[in-house]
This record gives sequence, C-alpha cells and structure tokens, in this order.
Amino acid sequence: MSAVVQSAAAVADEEQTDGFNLIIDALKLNGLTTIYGVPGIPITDFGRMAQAAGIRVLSFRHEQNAGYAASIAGFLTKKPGVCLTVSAPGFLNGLTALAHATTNCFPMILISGSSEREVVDLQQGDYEEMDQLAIAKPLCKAAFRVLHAADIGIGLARAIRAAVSGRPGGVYLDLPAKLFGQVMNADAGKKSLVKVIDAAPAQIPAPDAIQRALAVLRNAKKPLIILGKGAAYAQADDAIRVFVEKTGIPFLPMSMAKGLLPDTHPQCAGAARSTVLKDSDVVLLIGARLNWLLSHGKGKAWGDAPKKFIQVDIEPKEMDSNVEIVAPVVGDIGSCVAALNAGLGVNWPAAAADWVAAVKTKRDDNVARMAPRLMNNNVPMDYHGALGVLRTIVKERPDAMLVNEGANTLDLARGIVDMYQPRKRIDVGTWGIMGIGMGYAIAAAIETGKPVLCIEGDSAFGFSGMEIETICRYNLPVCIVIFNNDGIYRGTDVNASGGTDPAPTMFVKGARYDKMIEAFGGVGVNVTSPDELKRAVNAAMDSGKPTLINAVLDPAAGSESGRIGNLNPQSKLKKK
Ligand code: ADP
Ligand code: TPW
Ligand code: MG
Repeated sequence: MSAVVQSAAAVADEEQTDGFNLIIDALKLNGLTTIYGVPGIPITDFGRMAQAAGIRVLSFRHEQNAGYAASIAGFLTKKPGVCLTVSAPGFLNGLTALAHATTNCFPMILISGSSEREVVDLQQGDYEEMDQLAIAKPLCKAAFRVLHAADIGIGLARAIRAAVSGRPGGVYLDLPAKLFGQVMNADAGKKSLVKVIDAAPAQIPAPDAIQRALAVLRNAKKPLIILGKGAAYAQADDAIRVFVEKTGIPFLPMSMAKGLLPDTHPQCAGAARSTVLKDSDVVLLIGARLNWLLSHGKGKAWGDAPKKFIQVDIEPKEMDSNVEIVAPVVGDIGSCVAALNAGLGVNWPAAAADWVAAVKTKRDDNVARMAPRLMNNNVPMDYHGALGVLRTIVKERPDAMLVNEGANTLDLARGIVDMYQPRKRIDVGTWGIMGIGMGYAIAAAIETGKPVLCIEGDSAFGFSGMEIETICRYNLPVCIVIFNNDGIYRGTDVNASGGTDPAPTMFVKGARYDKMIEAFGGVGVNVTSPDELKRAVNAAMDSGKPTLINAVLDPAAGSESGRIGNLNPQSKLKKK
C-alpha cells in the first residue's frame, strides 16, 4: 500500500465512530462513569472498551447482584446507577434488581444487549432470544430501545431523565447486538450526543399547599415527623435538620432514613415507635409512603385517637393511597422543606412540652431497659450480645457504611445499631428483599470510598455470597459479619415427617462461612463471643482487607420471621 493510500485510509478511520464508542461517549458526557455488570455476547468488547476509556467497570458473578449494586449507587449519588447485562438470561437476572429499584424509588438504568428485532419478532430462535423490551416494561418506569447509532445520544438522555426526574425509578435500555458495530460519521456522531441539562428539575410546591400544611401542624397537640428514605435520597439534610429542630417535633426515621439526624438526637423517637404512632394527632410524612412498613396508616399500630396526615412527596399519586391526606405537599423534598422552613417564621410555637417530655420518657425507658442485654458476653452469642458490640463499633466509626439483611438479623440490628450520619444505612428496602447484601456492599465501597460493615443473616448472605470473590478481586474494604444461627429465623426446626431430610428452614449445622473468603485471599475469622467479634471487626475495619467473620449464634435465639411474624400465615391444621 502506498503512503498516499495509507494516509487516506487513516483519515477515513478518524472520521468514523460506532455504536460501542457512542455509548461510551454518551455515558461519560453525562457523568455516568461506573458500570456494574456481567460480560458476554454481545457486550464483552463494550466492557473492555469502556474500561479502556476510563469508565470503572465492575464485573460481578451474577447480574442480580450487579443490578442491586447499580440500584443503591443510584440512591447514594442521585445519578442513575448503570447495570450492564447480556441478553435473555442475563437480562432476566438483572430484571429483579430493576424492579427493586423502581419499587424503592432508586434511579437505575439496566442496559442489556439483545437480539435483532427481525429475528425476535418472527420468533426464529436466535441465541438468547427474548422480547426483552416487552418483558421489562411493566417492571420499570420506562423502557427504550435504540436501533440506530445516531439515536444513542437521545436514547440515553431519555433513560437518564426517566430514571431521576419526579419519583426516581428503574429504566430499561435495550441495545440490539448490531447497534454496537454500526458505523457513522464521527462528527455527526458527536453532535448526536446529548448532555442532559437539569435532569431532575426542582419541583416547587404550591404556596397554598405549604400554608395548609403549616396550619394543620400549628394546631397539633401531639405532632410527629416521619422521615423516609425519600428524605435521605433528596440530600436536603440541612433543611430537614433546621425544620425538625425549629419545630421541636419528635421525629421517627424509617430504616434507611436513620442517621439523617443522629439516632441519639434528643428529638429522635426511634425507641418510642409504638407510642408515637399510637398517640400522635398530626403526622408529617417526609419521603415515606404509608405502605406495609407503616401499617398502611391505620389499624392497631396507629391506635384509636383520630389522626391527621400531612405528606411531602414528589409523586402526586402517592397522596390518599392508604388514608386521607389532609395536607398534601407535592414537590421535591429540598424545595418543600425549604418552603416549610420559610413559612415557620420567627414565632413558631414550640411543640407542646408535655408531649415532647412523654415521648422522651418512653424513649429513655426503652433504651435503659435494653442496655443490659446489649452488654451480655454470653456464649453461644445471642443477637443482643453480638449487636451490642457492633453498635459500639458503628458509634466509633460513624462514617462507615452499614449494609443489613436477614430477618432477626435485620429487625434487631435496625433497632439496636444507632446511626449518626445520613445515607449510611442501606438495607432490604420496601420489599424486604434477601440478596441485596454483597451488591450493596460493593457499590457502597465504590461510590463512597468508605469502609463497609455488613450485618448478614446466614440465609440472607447465601443469596449473594459468591460476590465475596468480587470483593476480594477489587480489594474492597468490606467486613462481612454473618450471624450464623444455622438457618432461616432459627436453627432448631425439625422435620415433622420424621424423615432424614432437614426441615425447610435449616442449614448445615456449624457451617464455617469464614473459610469461603479464604479461597479468594480474603481474611476469614470464626468468633463465638461478643469480645471476639469486637476484636475481629475492629481489626477488619482498621486493615481495610476484605474480611468475613462467621459469628456463631445460639440457634434458638431468633423468632419466626423476626419482627413481622404477624404477616406470616400459619396453619392451625398442620399436616403430620
Ligand atoms: P420508606 O421505606 O423509608 O418509608 P418509601 O420508599 O416508602 O420510604 O418512600 C419514599 C418516598 O419518597 C416515595 O414516595 C418517593 O416518591 C419519595 N421521594 C423520593 N425522592 C424524592 C424527592 N427528591 N422529593 C420528594 N419525594 C421524594
Ligand atoms: C428474595 C423470605 C425473609 S427473611 C429470610 C428469608 C429467606 C432469611 C432469614 O434468615 P437469616 O436471618 O437471614 O438467616 P435470621 O437472623 O432471622 O436467621 N427470598 C427473597 N426475599 C425474602 N424476603 C425471602 C425469600 C425471607
Ligand atoms: Mg439465620
């Protein structure tokens, strides 16, 4: 080839781009610089190229865990977390996490490679063929397919806006295999990209709505503020603190809103939950839905006293979902709470002293009653002994991330382990889902750069346990404590048939989960007492080395379904 022809070819090359490059450029242009996924046809080369282009590409062992990582990345950063999968089975594995993101109002984009439409639509049996777009649609906020390289910029822009604007949620982006290789003029390609401006525009509440809410609140004798994970997501921490402290109203944090204000704050009613739900007369919900986690706003948990609800939420349809909302405030939490703060003025009356004192007394009583149980050094350990030391560790390391799943392991840790900073506690969320653990831990380490402590039931851990290889591979500062009670809820169940199979809730007795992580070069520790647990966790958090601690618990310590046994139908006519 002559020099002249060579340089002409080089010029032609320079002027071309393709689907691979355009997707990477579009992601980077919008600040989406981390991808959680699993490689394979047709996205293997895409992952390599993305990594080469400076995107952080985290390869998981199962797409569901990558998806959970992306979902919580969305919660922590207010930018959509990106999960990348192959077609059909990989897509389906990621889909649970996409649905989870939507249910929890976390912004996330699931990007899956797919087969060509002409083959899928004629059902001709392609490699991993599936009509993914149709399947994703009912499980997410929006679903888009891009067929032409020139539409990649618009496609991603639509996905980003759909994920983060209004009530955040999951978005599916379908990218057929041929799109990746489609070539187009580089200049036109560059121009086709869209940098999304103001992806989640402020939604200012109506002044009337603010006045109505304040009027209801002003007349309250026993007001209560409930902070939900929407309030944590909104990152309006200062405005919320000002509002809570200026009004003097007791506040109750939902699980993932713990730490928005410290659980040790004088107005925190976390340890007086049943009292404040029953006795309050006006309840202000900020980024919390009246779903099952709040007993739908009615019934026994809420007592007989008449109640008025004020609700701050970005989603207008959320109002009156379960009970009447007398003062709906629709808008983004930052804007709404700022407007409420402005409306308080200078002579807002302090919350009634007798109510505040009654809540405080109840709370202090409950805390005092719990204290001795948390100091026990029993062997075998019970939940309280083990959680007592973890509680102290979190107090001493308030900026560490805490991941928590299980039944008893979840419910008791949520109640016992105080949080001190916003968005540090991430857990099973709206569905009470098992399996978020390792995906959340990985994303928490990657997105925050902080050490991560996971408090995991032995069953809960099993759903994502293989990702400890991922944790070791990326050398993440994650310390996993497994509350090993030999099973689901308890390790004492018996097979009522008298047969040799174990009961359905039972696992191998005396399992040594700590040995699993040693296979990948991590640190494994077996502990049997609270003292040993404390030493092992502190060593792990100091070293930053991937560590798995098998904490041997009394198999009889837990109760069925943890704290939600009331939701568990049980036969009175059991078959023998
Ligand atoms: P929790 O489980 O902590 O009670 P939920 O997930 O039930 O919380 O509720 C979160 C609520 O927060 C959802 O109704 C959602 O629409 C709302 N939300 C999320 N982000 C914002 C925001 N930035 N501004 C206002 N509301 C928000
Ligand atoms: C995806 C049902 C709720 S809690 C739990 C299961 C299986 C495990 C509880 O045992 P664990 O905790 O983790 O050992 P502990 O301390 O009580 O012993 N599948 C999914 N999600 C849920 N919630 C379940 C099953 C469940
Ligand atoms: Mg268990």
